[in-house]
Amino acid sequence: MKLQEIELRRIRLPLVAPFRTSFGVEHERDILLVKLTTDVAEGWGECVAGAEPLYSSEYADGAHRVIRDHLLPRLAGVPDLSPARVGPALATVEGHPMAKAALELAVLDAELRAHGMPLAGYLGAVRDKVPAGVSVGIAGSIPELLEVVDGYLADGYARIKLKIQPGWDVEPVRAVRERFGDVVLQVDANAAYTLADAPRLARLDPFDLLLIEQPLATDDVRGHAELARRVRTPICLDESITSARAAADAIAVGACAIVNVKAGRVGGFLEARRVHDVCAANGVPVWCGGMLETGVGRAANLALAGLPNFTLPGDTSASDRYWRRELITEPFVLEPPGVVRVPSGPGLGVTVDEEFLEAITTSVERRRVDR
Ligand code: NPQ
Ligand code: MG
Repeated sequence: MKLQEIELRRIRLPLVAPFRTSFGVEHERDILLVKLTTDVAEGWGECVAGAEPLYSSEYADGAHRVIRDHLLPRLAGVPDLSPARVGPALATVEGHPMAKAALELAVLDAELRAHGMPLAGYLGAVRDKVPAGVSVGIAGSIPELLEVVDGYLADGYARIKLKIQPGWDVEPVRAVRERFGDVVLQVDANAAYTLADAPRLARLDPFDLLLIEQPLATDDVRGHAELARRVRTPICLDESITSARAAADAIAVGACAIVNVKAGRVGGFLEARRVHDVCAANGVPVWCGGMLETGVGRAANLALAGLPNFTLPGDTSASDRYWRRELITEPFVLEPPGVVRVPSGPGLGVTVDEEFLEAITTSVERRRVDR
């Protein structure tokens, strides 16, 4: 495959409702999309970096710049481009996993569209539907939270994840348990606690949570191992798992019993598959994380979530969890019993509505690749 052109497009999409986490509140997303033109097909990628470096150090402007100025020149130098060659070609650039993942996804999409093969099958998916969970932001009050959760349960979601932070943890969890009984429930702290909070986090134990996600700092792997000895609820890591090696290490030291897999966080879908494989080999279940993706990133996540060791419901919500009626691809919908379909068409299996894209575009940059 020969790379001919790259389009770096920034879009602005308002969220259906503000989404509050321990690191801030989002009202809209500023998203970088990548479109590659090759000699065989076009391919789309979505960069999951936020507008600000809050979830991780990457952010949309930085990803845009690093792709244009540092990654693209290296990709353009690959003689016979294929998905497997992307990671190695970009490896001399330190960090920037979300930028790299966006490029790799666009190459995967182009290659697989050209071969008429779905991404799910290419990655090794064994399911055509995956259980869908929903991530619930920090609410203004307990009654507000209960109303929001009630709505998602009425929609049919298979599991609820509550965002927590110091001052918003035991009480919201207790309230949801008391009101909704034995719903599948888990929490995500986005690194908002320290080991000194272990007694507080242990107070979540009576509520039979599936897991507590990333309670401590990204680089505090040993702290998570110690916390795991002090709480009964299984520890799941998100931010700390930056590669398959990091996953192997975290598991080896007892820092997590479950892993959240996000391709953007680990530098691409091929590395995400290696995270899946390492976890499977260690008997550690995984689930697919989410980064408030449009249909492009959502399609790719669903393909990944079809792999065999994705045994827990993911943050693979329906499109209407985040977006209003206008979408850049066909919608992903929640079906009974709380599942979303894995796309089955070639590549990502979605069609990008380029006319709608134009309407929400804030900037476009195109580079011809000549070699
Ligand atoms: C998580 N996602 O699992 C992330 C956090 C997150 C669905 O909870 C803009 C960009 C906003 C990235 C909000 C979910 C975001 C974001 C939340 C990531 O930790
Ligand atoms: Mg998380």
